[in-house]
Amino acid sequence: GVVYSAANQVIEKKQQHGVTESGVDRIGSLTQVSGVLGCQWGDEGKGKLVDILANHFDIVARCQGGANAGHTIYNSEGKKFALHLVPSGILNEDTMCVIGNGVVVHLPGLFKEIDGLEANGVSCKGRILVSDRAHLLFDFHQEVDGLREEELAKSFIGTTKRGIGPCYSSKVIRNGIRVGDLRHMDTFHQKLDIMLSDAASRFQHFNKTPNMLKEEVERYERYAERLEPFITDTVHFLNEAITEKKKILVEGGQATMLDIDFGTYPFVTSSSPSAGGICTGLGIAPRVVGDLIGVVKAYTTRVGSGPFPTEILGQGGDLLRSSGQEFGTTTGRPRRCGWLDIVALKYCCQINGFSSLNLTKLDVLSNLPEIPLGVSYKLADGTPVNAFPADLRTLEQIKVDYEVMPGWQTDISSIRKYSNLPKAACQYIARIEELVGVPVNYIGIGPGRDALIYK
Ligand code: 2SA
Ligand code: GDP
Ligand code: MG
Repeated sequence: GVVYSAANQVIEKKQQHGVTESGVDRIGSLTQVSGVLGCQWGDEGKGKLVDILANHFDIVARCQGGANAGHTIYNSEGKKFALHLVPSGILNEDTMCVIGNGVVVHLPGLFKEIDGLEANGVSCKGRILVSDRAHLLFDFHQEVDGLREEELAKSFIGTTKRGIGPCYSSKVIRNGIRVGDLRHMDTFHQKLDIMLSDAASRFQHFNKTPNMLKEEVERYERYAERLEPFITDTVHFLNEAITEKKKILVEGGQATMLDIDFGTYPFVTSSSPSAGGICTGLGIAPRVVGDLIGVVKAYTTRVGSGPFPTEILGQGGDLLRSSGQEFGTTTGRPRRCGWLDIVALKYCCQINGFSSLNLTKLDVLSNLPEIPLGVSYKLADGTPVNAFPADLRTLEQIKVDYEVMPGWQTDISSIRKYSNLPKAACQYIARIEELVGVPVNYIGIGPGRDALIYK
């Protein structure tokens, strides 16, 4: 059986973890089921917050996406870990990690990640549960992802090529294979054949060789054996945990502006990274979900194609990219950079109903004499735009009105108390709170665990 000990954890341990006293109070008051979700186009620093909060939760669960996610976290010794499928609670030895039904799971990738963690002294044994309802993402899904991008030519999406879209397509068209199917290897061959034939008929260049099916089935027979101890009815597990008053933290991947419904379609991912994805991706009821923390970078970044109203082209963008180290955690791609977009953030807050925000990477803005804040949109002819537009053509011609805030031009990375932040930094935060109507309770001023100010 699974042993829970988070409920017995002592305060000293929490402080050892790098959390200040006010932090312990703040985190301790989070609801039984809480969530951390991205507010922009991903890479806001969700992993870091989840890693910090995880010490106060029994379970950390991923509900959507897959190995397209790249969550960078540091342990107390400052050692860096880049996680893709494994939830960011894994560095806290008392936390159970759940990969929920809404996640698409590439098994070779998952095992590689687990091996890497184990090799670095992180024990994963008995701590990762994979939903029997989660869909399996095969190598061919990744290949098809690449072929689709080639086919789209100039209008390519800029996916991570991790097979996410093709795998969710298989799921929705109903010929997907689920983790639980690994328990019935007798019919696995037939199911995989259907999926591969489908890809071969659809994609001219998809090379389905005669040996492919046989080799893949053999490989999955081995994976099935290795995965067996991880396979769990996570819907039952999580609901039981809720009854037993265990604390569950949901870790979002990607972000609302990449949501299949609410993002800048079609330049989005294929899952629901916003609040709704928590219920569909874990099988827990909306009424049990309490606090949701929106993670928002003090500026904006985006990887891949698609509209980005506050993007800074040229040197200004390069400067932010280099000071913020804005390169993809999964693919290494340079991230496009821009100013904070309040219109998009308000839209995101409406959809998710955040109880608080974590403003991250505020330290990155420290050198700037002035910081523009994108506060409203208008059309080319000057007509104001009140809501974040669905229409791509409208978005592409949008003009942004900026409010220019004074910079603080001093290093803030070693400040640990809100009251010690420069006045201009507090003004920047206060203006964001005022414009979006959600309190900024957490402020990131560096990548490390201790680099978080609790307001
Ligand atoms: P996909 O692969 O089908 O989900 O791509 C569709 C769009 O979603 C974006 N996307 C992401 N955006 C930011 N970060 C992500 N994770 C990695 C990271 C990305 C990386 O942490 O840095 O390493 O490049 C992520 N995953 C998906 C993607 O860029 C497409 O716009
Ligand atoms: P995620 O996908 O939202 O988890 O974010 P990523 O890990 O892809 O990207 C965020 C990057 O910013 C990582 O390299 C983090 O270590 C780093 N980071 C997070 N918070 C802060 C912060 O407050 N300041 C700085 N300088 N870096 C941060
Ligand atoms: Mg990321």
